[in-house]
Amino acid sequence: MRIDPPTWHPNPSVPDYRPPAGAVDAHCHVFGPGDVFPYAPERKYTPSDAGKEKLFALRRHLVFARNVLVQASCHGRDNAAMLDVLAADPENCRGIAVVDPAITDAALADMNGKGVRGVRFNFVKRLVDPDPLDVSARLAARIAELGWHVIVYFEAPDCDELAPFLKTLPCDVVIDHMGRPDIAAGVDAPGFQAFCGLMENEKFLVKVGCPERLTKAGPPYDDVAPFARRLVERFPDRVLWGTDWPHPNMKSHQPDDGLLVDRIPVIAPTEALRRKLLVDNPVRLYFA
Ligand code: 0GY
Repeated sequence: MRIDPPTWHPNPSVPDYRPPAGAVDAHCHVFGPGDVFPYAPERKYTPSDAGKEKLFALRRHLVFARNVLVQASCHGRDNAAMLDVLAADPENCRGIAVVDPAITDAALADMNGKGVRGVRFNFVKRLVDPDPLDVSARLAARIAELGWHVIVYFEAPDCDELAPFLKTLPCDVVIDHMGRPDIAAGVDAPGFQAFCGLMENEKFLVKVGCPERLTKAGPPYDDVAPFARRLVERFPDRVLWGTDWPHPNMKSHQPDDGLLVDRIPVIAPTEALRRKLLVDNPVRLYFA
């Protein structure tokens, strides 16, 4: 088994930008440690371990207050590592699980008590074998009863095909990484315009982080900023931001999380927008 080298920066810079009190990193993960929380047999990559102590150290370093832990594909449907983070700081951590559609109501209720607030549907085929849509729709109906939402991860070319399904889900739908737009095509290209059209539907929220994964130009990600800024300015009450630490599966470079934080004022140019992005929106969704 080949273990990927660390995908996170060993020594992130101290950001110049200081977020407002109570800021939420609304998209991050943990990896293992694998000897305590084994990686899933069906995983498509094997990361270096990046456990909760490192995550909490980064949170302090970036002067954030809270985290939303998204179940990473390398842990499959075993949410133990993610739940272990929630247990370590239940006031300031919430989670998004990936579950077997046959999960019992009791198991969902148990996760709710532990701070889980949604399930992730991952449609990125290089990472997972997605469940059939009707199976996912039935699961969405069940988790909606708990007041949970769905997080979806897909590639831009799959957006049109998935949109009708996503619109029928009976809960909020949070879209990861701006729907992975084609950055080279520019913000006014039909693909991103269609994505913005989908966002007019108020059931959708969108995460505007992750420039390191989308960029063609590399740091400081000037090519990605116009996409995030467009979404922040047009849908200020339905945007979320996260570091994406420890940057699963990144191959091009180890992103400097301090730089990622310093890009926030570029994509959210006013104090009011930054407050919505980092505090009001994630608190409403996860901590109210
Ligand atoms: C991300 C992106 C990726 C991976 C995962 O769960 C995951 O493995 O989310 C990716 O490879 O694009 O959001 O962290």
